[in-house]
Amino acid sequence: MRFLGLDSSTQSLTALVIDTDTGEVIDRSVAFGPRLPGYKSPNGFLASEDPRIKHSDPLMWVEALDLVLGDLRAAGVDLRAIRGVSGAGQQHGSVYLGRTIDEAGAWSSREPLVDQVRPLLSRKTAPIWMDASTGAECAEITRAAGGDDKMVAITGSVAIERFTGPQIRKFSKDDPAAYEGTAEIHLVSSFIASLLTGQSAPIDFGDGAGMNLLDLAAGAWSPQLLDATAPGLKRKLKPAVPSASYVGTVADYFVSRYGFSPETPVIAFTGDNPSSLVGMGATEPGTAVVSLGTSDTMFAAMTAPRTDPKGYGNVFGNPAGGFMALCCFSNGSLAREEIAKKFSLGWEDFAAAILERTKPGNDGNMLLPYFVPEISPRLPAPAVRWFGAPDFVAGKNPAAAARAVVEAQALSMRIHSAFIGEPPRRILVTGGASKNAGILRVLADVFQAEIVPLRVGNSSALGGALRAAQAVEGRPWNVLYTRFAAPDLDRRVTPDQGSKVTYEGILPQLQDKIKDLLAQTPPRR
Ligand code: XUL
Repeated sequence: MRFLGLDSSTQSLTALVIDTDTGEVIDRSVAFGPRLPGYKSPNGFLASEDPRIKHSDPLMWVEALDLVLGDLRAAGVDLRAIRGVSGAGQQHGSVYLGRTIDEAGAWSSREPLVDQVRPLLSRKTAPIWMDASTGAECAEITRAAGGDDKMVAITGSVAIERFTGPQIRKFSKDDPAAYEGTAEIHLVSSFIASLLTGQSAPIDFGDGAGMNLLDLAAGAWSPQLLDATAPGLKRKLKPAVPSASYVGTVADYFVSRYGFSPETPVIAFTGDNPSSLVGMGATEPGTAVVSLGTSDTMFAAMTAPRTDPKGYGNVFGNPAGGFMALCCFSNGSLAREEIAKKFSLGWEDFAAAILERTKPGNDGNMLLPYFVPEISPRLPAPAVRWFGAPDFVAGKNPAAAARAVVEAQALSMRIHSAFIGEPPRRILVTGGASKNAGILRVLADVFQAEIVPLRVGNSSALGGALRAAQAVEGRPWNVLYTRFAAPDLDRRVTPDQGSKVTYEGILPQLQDKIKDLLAQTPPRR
């Protein structure tokens, strides 16, 4: 049987079809920047004078949905054969509607969807996960809840700028009338599911845990946090549901435009990271995953929620049951791309610089690569610092710069993910940058772990297709994983034991430099 997974991420929307009988996979992606230039969002978000503010136009995602389904059809995929759909969205981003999708009635197939969604928006833009402008709101919510410990105990995370609760609070303070006129608030995941079904789709536990609103133990919105966040918020959110919930069928709009069968079931959408946990076949505790995308994330399944005493790590729902720990770094691809651009390095040069022209430890050259505000460690403004040899500091050593950005990212990942538990012996990698052998080499050496890429590139979209397959067909996860989440053993990278002492030496140095940087950073509350 065939299943469709969608992934609405920061820079693109991907649709991926699997065939559980033949093992076939086909996917298409619409990159927002080049395909939808009218939205003036080359990297998926709108320009803003304040570097802490990062919003996107939700209508761009609506148009992209039409485009990507059109692309699948053009590629010869018969969407009539799809037996179930699920998917994922970038986490934390929120969409505000003046009328609920249920109230809006069925989509008309005569008008483009974007023209039907435009009048429903009560807020023109959607704050996304890169937004860091809600420091004051985090402090207010924390105070009302009774402190950081209380926040962590209820939601699995301290109040965090990018999380949806603080974002909702900021909107309710900045524009009380528009907030008051909001009938329904969606995450990106539940918004795309709602478009697809033409019904108000609920938020699932996986993505809902990234809002600072979900009581993890109860699996329901916390009344205390709803009150602490914004007036009347309970009415604007449907109850959260388990990730495997059926949320509707594909709307007639998509049936008539793209040839889906009527009654094609849609399973709740989730966050891109929980979805990747499935797409990587890592829903059982014991395997760590590193996703190298616009943001870099490191995550792993957990049976019981283990929280980060320093407040950087988060706990989300595991779509297969239980929980997952996650650490997020906003300077992922964006930082690597800045270095590649500055030194005119193609990705091949970038890999060669690491593999052939530099060595572990980078001869003492080190970089703090915070080109955009960072989540882990928490830095509200960009901060880029160069340390080491004069030519490196003067920006005249491209090879060392390539290694420096990747070493700093990997070491920082090791420092900030330590709370997850035992150091991983094996790390599965996914995301665009996981194709780069240089980056995999550094990860293997810094973590002293075997690095294993998977064959399928987009694990979040794959996770959507697998979740649909599991819910509809009931095949066990491990059968689906064997078929679709097979490791690419030819590209496996094993650690160089000799680099172990080098990195043990550098780790505290980087830690000190981060500490110094944080000491120069104003506290957020
Ligand atoms: C996770 C996070 C990011 C986004 C990226 O907490 O903020 O990984 O999900 O899409």
